[in-house]
Amino acid sequence: MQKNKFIVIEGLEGAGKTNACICIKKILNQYNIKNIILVRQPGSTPIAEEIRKLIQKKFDTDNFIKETELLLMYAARIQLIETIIKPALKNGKWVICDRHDLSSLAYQGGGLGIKKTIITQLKNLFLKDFIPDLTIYLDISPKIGLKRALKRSPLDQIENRSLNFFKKARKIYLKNIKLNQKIIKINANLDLKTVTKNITKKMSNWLHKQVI
Ligand code: T5A
Repeated sequence: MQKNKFIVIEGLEGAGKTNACICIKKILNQYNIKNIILVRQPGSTPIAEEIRKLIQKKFDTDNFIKETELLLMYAARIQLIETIIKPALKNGKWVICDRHDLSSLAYQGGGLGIKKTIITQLKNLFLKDFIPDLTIYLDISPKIGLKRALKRSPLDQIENRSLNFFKKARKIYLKNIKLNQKIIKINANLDLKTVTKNITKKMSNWLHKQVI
């Protein structure tokens, strides 16, 4: 029997997080785990979805300052954690979450240049010791990822940032996965079939180790 877990998927735009979330849900089902919810950050509650829309909007006469953007990400995150994720975990559900606080470190920290100490303070203040049981990081070259994202739909205000923004964000992701043993890295530059196969393999290995 496996205790329910909090699983996070991370990666740059177009890395294939949506596909990975579905793939992980299928694997859990194969292990007879059916009590699962899928959520995304920012979003998945009415308030957090409004924050998501606000963050992705392009304004004609105003731009987000980086601190505003960071605080909005955290506002949406806390809203989701406190109203959906924690109650779900308490009720024995597995939670698969598209993005979490590592996105803030990568995008607002790496990309926008907000100091890590500031982001860590927010994390310590609001998330405390609430951490994912597993993070799957889909590593992709920003060029490939943005190409895929552009094929899917027009780019929003974050996706429209320079290639250098995403290069800096990726650097932070890669730095952090070295520091955290609960993160599994997947090469997301490969074709969808191979990526799915690799996620399935690594996820199954991890699940075998979780038996209590
Ligand atoms: N954000 C978020 C921050 O800046 N800070 C934060 O703290 C947080 C939480 C919303 C935005 O908010 C920012 C980051 C984002 O800009 P989001 O919902 O994750 O975050 O939005 P996106 O990253 O824009 O989501 P995407 O849909 O672009 O990325 P996915 O889900 O990784 O990509 P996906 O699965 O939709 O795939 C994109 C396309 O590529 C194809 C898919 O079929 C699809 O068409 N594809 C592949 N094609 C070829 N080979 C593969 N291996 C493929 N995998 C997928």
